[in-house]
Amino acid sequence: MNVIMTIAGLDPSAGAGVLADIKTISAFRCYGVAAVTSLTLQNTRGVFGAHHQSKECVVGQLKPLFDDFEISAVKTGMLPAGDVIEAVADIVSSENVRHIVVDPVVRSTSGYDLIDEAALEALIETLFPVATVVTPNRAEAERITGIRLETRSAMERAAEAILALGPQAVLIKGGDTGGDRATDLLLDASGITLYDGERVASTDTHGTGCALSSALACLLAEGLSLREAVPIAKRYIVEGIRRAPGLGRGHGPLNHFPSEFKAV
Ligand code: PXL
Repeated sequence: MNVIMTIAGLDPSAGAGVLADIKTISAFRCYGVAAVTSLTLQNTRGVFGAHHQSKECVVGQLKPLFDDFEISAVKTGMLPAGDVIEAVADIVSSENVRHIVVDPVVRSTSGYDLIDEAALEALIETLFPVATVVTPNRAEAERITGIRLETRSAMERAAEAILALGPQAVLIKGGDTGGDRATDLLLDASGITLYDGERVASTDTHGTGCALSSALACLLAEGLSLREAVPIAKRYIVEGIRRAPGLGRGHGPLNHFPSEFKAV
């Protein structure tokens, strides 16, 4: 069984962060292990605070896991501090992790800033160059590049700008674009692939980015190419939103185990 590591924040309401990641990794029949970078205080209605973990604490979680398990892929989510990001980049490089999915988490669905400007710079400088794929949504791609993503050509320019920062591939997710279609754009060294899909109108979208990046990490670990993995991960998210359990009074969680979904 492939072991997938998530390095991310903890959302006690389990819609996003490491708890959502572990559920997604389990849905893909891999074994998930987790290092917590921040204990956030939240429910489906909002984020009320965050207790970021120190570099020593995060490194202290990572080392025993790498000492004990063969880690097939790593997914990173909320990484709120520059020194933690640098330590994570060092460790995943020295451990020769084959697949590194970097979800550049910047802000929660409810609008809370999960990382500051200095941490974003560190993420770009140290983790992007070792990433197999970086998976920004539209708002994150805009924040990273300064390009307003209002047209398809702007989306392509932003993807090229992010690819130039060093990852092997960039997936810009179109789920937060509005309209009835969600078009994701994948750019790697061999060019652009567009994935058009239905956009499910729903407020139960808390943690969709976490689930998507975890699904990609599993599928890459299982030996699929990114081009093969993206549509499967996307279908999982759509089914998860469509079959959301309707919990909480705000942005509710997905159904991480949608019964209609078969990964392969
Ligand atoms: O969905 C972005 C995200 C990632 N990680 C954690 C979060 C959130 C959003 O709330 O809490 C821990």
